[in-house]
Amino acid sequence: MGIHTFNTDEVQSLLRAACNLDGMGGNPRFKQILHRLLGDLFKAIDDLDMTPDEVWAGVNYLNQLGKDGEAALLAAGLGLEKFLDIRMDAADKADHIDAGTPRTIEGPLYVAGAPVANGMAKIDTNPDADAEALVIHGTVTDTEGKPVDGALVECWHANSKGFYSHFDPTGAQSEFNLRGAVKTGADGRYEFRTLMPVGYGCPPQGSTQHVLNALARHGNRPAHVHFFVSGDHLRKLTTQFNVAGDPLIWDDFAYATREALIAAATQKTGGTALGLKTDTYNDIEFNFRLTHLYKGTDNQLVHRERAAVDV
Ligand code: MBD
Ligand code: FE
Repeated sequence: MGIHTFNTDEVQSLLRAACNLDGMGGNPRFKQILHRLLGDLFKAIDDLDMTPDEVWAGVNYLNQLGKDGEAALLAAGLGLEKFLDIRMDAADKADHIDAGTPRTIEGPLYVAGAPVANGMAKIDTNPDADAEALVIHGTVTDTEGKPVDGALVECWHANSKGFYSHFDPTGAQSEFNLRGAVKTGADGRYEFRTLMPVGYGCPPQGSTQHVLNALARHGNRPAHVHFFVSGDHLRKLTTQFNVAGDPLIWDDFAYATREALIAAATQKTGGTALGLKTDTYNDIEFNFRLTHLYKGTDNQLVHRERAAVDV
């Protein structure tokens, strides 16, 4: 039988004091949230009879997680980021917003500031001998199917090693390699000429993989391409497609795969004329349907820390 102290006056007063619940000032919302989270932690320590050694292992882990800069990666791997999507999906359903392209997690590897092109962008600036040519294209429409003029399609993905520029531990990629943005014209069309990505894997020695190892989980994602898609008077969409046929398509460590977000590549010829590295290339069509503002505002906009580079 464990020791139970959570419901004592002493522990309840300690929690209130630690969060200054009975004092003036501070941020009331922050006080409310921290009081709940700290209380849930204290209660879990009691209920599971966690030893001091176990608690200190957790505290030390937080230091290491910060040193590695992997807090957002861990959030993806533990399903926290997916859970936020599940909640936004449920809110949309309650508000009868259901005709748009499904959202899926942003992940921690976006970099703001990529150059913007009209209609089409070639975003592979570094050669990658192991990557096949890929053209990604489609239309941006609203939920009524009307093409969106002036939509911004931002795109980012990994190279043939599963590494993203700006975060590449090998230092092999220049700034904004495999990252770009396209503005649509009146036809709503966008196109990216690029290279086939390979799925990402967590840094093997990092603190996220450390936790996954203790859970006997892998830290890999199927091949995928990320998008932010925005347009006037429409909600900004955060999504990705996963490439059909990848063995991890339904075994993503970050839980981002959705049925409507699986894209199949077809083989085409004529790449030379498009400036691709081979005449035969992979073609993926992926169309975006953006939803209208909700009561005049974009209620799915997410603010979080993001890398940014000035060009
Ligand atoms: C990625 O490329 C990614 O998309 C997510 C969600 C987490 C880690 C790496
Ligand atoms: Fe990714």
